[in-house]
Amino acid sequence: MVTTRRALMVVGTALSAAALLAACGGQVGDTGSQPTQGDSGNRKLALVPGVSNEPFYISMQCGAEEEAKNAGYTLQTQAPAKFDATLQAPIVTALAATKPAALLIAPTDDVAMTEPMKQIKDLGVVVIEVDTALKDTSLAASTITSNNEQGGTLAADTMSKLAGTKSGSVLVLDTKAGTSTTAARAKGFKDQLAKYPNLKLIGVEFTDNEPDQAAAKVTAALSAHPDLVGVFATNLNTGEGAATGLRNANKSGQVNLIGFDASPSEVQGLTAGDFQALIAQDPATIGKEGVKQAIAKLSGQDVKRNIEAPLVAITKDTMSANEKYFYKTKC
Ligand code: T6T
Repeated sequence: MVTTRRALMVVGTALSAAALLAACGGQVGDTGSQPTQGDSGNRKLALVPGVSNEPFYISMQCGAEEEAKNAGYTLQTQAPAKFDATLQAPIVTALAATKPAALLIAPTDDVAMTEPMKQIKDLGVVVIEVDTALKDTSLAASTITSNNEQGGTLAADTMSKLAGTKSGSVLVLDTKAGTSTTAARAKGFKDQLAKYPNLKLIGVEFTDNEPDQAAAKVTAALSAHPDLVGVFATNLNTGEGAATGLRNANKSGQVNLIGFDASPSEVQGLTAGDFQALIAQDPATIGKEGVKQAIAKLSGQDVKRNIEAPLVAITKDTMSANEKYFYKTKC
């Protein structure tokens, strides 16, 4: 089994490195964003992540700050206490008064954040989407994100390899409706799982991005579907909650748990056997690339409309080779 898993992850990693890096749009690191003097001389950038104190966005902020500093810009970060558009929208509105040259933002809702983002753009602020995106593709000058659908596909292939010939039910945990990234992950997983007739999808459940809700959904699924063989958790909080649900039911390791992201707690869970695989993103690169594109736009240079950041599948066996993907809690 260990050998099978190792072989699987070699395939998974190769897939992620080759397919995901080479997919449509631009690739990270291939844009020259040497800072030339922008027209206005304004060197202030703002970053509004999806939620505060969360390792994915902290790592993104670290990458963005480093890039901004090297280019002679300042970066101010302000995040909502929860992944919630009603908390994020006022931050964007208030930012207008500080007159940043560009705003890097992870919109928490693909429709509800349209108006505040439009308003700040109309004031002349360059808008760059980092991680999540609006449905309306006309507002942002550039969007930098992982290939989330392909990450879901990779998770389904991984789930099939882990289950082998075993049949059973599989649950998907999503966060909130309107989150572009996790919706794409759930779709990619669902479409690909249909290719494995021994694995039956019992549903995609929303958790409001709350670990407690994720844990409760897992508990309910275990009781309604005693043949549960797998759970795919589409982000950090759902993964951490699902791990708790399985641990509380003494099902860790018996039900395969694949999480998205690589927070310290998820990485520890992989070591402990609570998770069987993680699909890690590269948030620092997303942040860096966001700053590069903002500066390119401000400097009148070419901007790439869509940029994909790398994704990698990690198992216990491949952890040490992939440490650079583990998320940070401080820069
Ligand atoms: O998975 C990331 C991010 O990509 C997603 O859009 C929202 O959740 C996270 O921030 C992890 O919590």
